Amino acid sequence: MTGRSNIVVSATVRNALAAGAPVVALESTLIAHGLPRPRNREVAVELEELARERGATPATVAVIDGVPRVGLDEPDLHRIADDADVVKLSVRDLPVACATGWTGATTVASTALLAARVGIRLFATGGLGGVHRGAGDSFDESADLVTLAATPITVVSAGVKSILDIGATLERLETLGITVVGYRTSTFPGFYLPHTTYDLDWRVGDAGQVAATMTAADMLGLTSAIVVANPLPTDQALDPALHDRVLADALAWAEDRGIRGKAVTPFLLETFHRETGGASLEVNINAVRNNVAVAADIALAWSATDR
Ligand code: PSU
Ligand code: MN
Repeated sequence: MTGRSNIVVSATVRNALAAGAPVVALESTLIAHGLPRPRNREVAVELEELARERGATPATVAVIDGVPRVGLDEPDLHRIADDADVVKLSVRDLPVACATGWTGATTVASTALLAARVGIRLFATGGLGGVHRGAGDSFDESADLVTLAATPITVVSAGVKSILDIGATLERLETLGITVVGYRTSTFPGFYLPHTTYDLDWRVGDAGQVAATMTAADMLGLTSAIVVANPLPTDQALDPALHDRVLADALAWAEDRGIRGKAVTPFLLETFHRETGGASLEVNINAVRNNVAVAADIALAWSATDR
């Protein structure tokens, strides 16, 4: 350990953090590998704008030419969205990307890690990575889970997508000691659908209750994440019949083509967007928007907390 940090924080984010003002981290894999071009670029810009309108400073995270950055300027944000050679970087990829000068998008795991390192406490994403279907054989479980177990950050998501094994993911969240609360819901949301059949132990009614939970976690000395599960409003959900049909096809094609490793999640998401004729894309974007709004509200409540 040298005690030095190679993470570069933008001036805007640095000033906000120094002032104790609300800051929300945003991931870039969802932009580069979760949404199709060119819509992804509009979304990247829009999400930042939404956080600002809501009173929080956005901090999109990525690695640019080997430099881990928290808070991107507009050319870098566009580059992440536009360039086909932007790689997907989870935590284990970060040191190599930094050492070799690569440009890459950060997943939930690597975004959470970099944001927490510089003192950011709120993070908005779409869906978390989790345990894939058939993981009993493939061992395919996202590094998002183990990283969140050791990273003190509050992540707002719309649950996990049904491309994953939702029950197994919830079991792993429990084992790993990751606090999970439903935001005005008592069931775990299913990303494209507001509800799953899985009940949650804890429900919170507003942003202030999440901030109070964060304070309590800190006072207990916990260093694990808090997952805030924020369901999509019912009128924004994907048609369940379309959802079920496309899911079955996407999973079968991934299997047939032998898709493995970090290519699995982008393959399933791309297939979903294509096969629903773009309907899942709009639902996906709405889910992320909702999560940014709730994360900003929590960041405001957290910033007002006496701590
Ligand atoms: N789930 C989604 N949309 C996404 C992702 C997951 O619904 O865009 C992205 C996130 O960046 C997440 C990553 O951290 O995929 C997980 O990838 P993997 O399963 O390879 O760990
Ligand atoms: Mn995986």
